[in-house]
Amino acid sequence: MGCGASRVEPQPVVMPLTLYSVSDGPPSLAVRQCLKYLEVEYNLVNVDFGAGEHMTPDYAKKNPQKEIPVIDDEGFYLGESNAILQYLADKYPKDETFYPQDLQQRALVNHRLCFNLSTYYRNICEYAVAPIFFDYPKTPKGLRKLMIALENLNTYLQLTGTKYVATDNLTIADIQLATSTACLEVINFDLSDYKRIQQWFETYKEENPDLWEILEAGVGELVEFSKNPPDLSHMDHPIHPIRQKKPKKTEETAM
Ligand SMILES: N[C@@H](CCC(=O)N[C@@H](CS)C(=O)NCC(=O)O)C(=O)O
Repeated sequence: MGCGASRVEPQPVVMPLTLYSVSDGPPSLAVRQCLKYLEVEYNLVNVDFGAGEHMTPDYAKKNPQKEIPVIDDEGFYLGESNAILQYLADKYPKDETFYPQDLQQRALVNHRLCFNLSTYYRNICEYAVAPIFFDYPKTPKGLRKLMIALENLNTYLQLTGTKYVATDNLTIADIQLATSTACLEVINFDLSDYKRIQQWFETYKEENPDLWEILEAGVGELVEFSKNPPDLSHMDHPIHPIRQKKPKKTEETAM
């Protein structure tokens, strides 16, 4: 080809990643913070939890567990927020610290992710979050479980003596554990008995304002819902006990 013209090779069309998320869902908020940290562009699709959109056959094709979040990376669907964070941090490595390659550091990060899933978020969710939406009682045992989980994290922070939960740098594990910790705001939980957690959580907010902005907004929605619980009485849920609408007081019953 002459005259300085150059052949333009056709570029493969790269579809951006799609995240199916719910704006006040802690696992979704964790994925959004991870994408923000990694500076990855993506399509955000808000799933309507109240309308049960995540329980439709169409959604089940994306995530057979019928849970939010799920990502679609050019037809590769992945649920479970821990797995999503691990995948994204490996696919878009921004630095060597966010999901370290060092065997033992990575093992600690993975341990903290497992601890969050099995114990920390689970107990916080059962006591603070699930009762906002469904008819779950807040029991003394639930509170004990929550406090044991907090003691565990406090001890882990003490044992490593690190600024963040696994190393001296922010890792994907901090994103999950900070997201769970933020949910305690729903019950106005005083963290002053857990000094290490308090200190680490403050560091998280201060050093990662972009991430905190996402988390604060999502948890703010939860706080609002806790004051004014949504009416999900229309929902036919396979597991959660649905809170029935309080019958309106008629003149007769009001007397
Ligand atoms: N272990 C999953 C949990 C996801 C999850 O439970 N998400 C909630 C929304 S915050 C959900 O979709 N629940 C389904 C339901 O309650 O019907 C993860 O980390 O991604």
